[in-house]
Amino acid sequence: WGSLGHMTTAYLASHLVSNTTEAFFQELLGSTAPDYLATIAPWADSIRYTDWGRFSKNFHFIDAHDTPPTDCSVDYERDCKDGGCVINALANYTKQSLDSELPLWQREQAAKFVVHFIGDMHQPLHNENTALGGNRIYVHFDGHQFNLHHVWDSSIMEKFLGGLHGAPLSIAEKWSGELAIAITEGKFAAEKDSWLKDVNLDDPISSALAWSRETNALVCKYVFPEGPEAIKGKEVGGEYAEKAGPVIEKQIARAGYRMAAWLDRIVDAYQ
Ligand code: DCM
Ligand code: DCM
Ligand code: DCM
Ligand code: ZN
Ligand code: ZN
Repeated sequence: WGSLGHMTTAYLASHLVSNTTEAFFQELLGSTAPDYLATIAPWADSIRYTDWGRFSKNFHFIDAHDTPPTDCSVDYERDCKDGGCVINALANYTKQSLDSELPLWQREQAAKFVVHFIGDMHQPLHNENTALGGNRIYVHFDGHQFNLHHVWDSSIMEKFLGGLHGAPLSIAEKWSGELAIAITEGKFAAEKDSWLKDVNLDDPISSALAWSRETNALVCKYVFPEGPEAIKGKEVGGEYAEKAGPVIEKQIARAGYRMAAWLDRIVDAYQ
């Protein structure tokens, strides 16, 4: 996701975590502000193109070598690169974040990666190898040319929200508030429990793999419903974006809800 997506998932999680979890991460991240999670959520993207941060560039995604739209699948052995992928990166940094033997700076950095990667893992094209997660497919969005990855990271979301009016952080705050209500008493209330069925801190790989498979299935249904060739050069700001908007909304909601549960469990396990 772009910054807006990451900040919204993190803001949503901050509405939903326990008081103990809030205090724990406010202390670790050195901020008692309401946006203590949202402000650090995009950080991992800001370092991936730097010399020291280069090691983390493959941690944002997993390249599922499937064949959409007829087959969507994620296989950990097949798809997680030697240099790592979002599945084992999340597992790794989760372990670090709750290891009290590690120095504070390392646990803080691990927490920032955890918040970011739970978000990215819910973007369909972060769970797909085709055209480098859509980066090499060019489309038009309301007349402007973008690659399809960017369209799913940012463009559809921005249009779904009626355009960007204001600073991203305040848009994220407002949207996350609406999603929190949708989850607690609105359109997502009935299904929210099912979102946590794969949350198991004792087996982070399996948890992350389940989320990845769920998200990857959306590639066949909504990203490439007629295959990757068919979408090249097309205008996707219309009907395509109207179908994708609610899908992205739900993915942001799932990511924030799962992030809250994951952070609660990290605090429980911390010793
Ligand atoms: N990005 C960044 N620094 C760069 C290039 C890109 O921070 N030099 C960010 C802006 C995009 C994001 O990376 O919103 C895309 O990353 P991802 O698709 O992993 O969310
Ligand atoms: N795993 C899985 N499906 C696969 C391969 C692995 O669910 N096709 C999971 C099961 C273990 C973990 O990955 O929890 C083992 O991962 P590693 O290969 O990193 O030891
Ligand atoms: N990306 C992806 N899958 C790939 C390669 C890249 O999901 N196989 C994502 C990571 C970045 C965005 O696409 O958010 C742009 O990547 P890069 O700047 O590495 O081209
Ligand atoms: Zn992306
Ligand atoms: Zn990212």
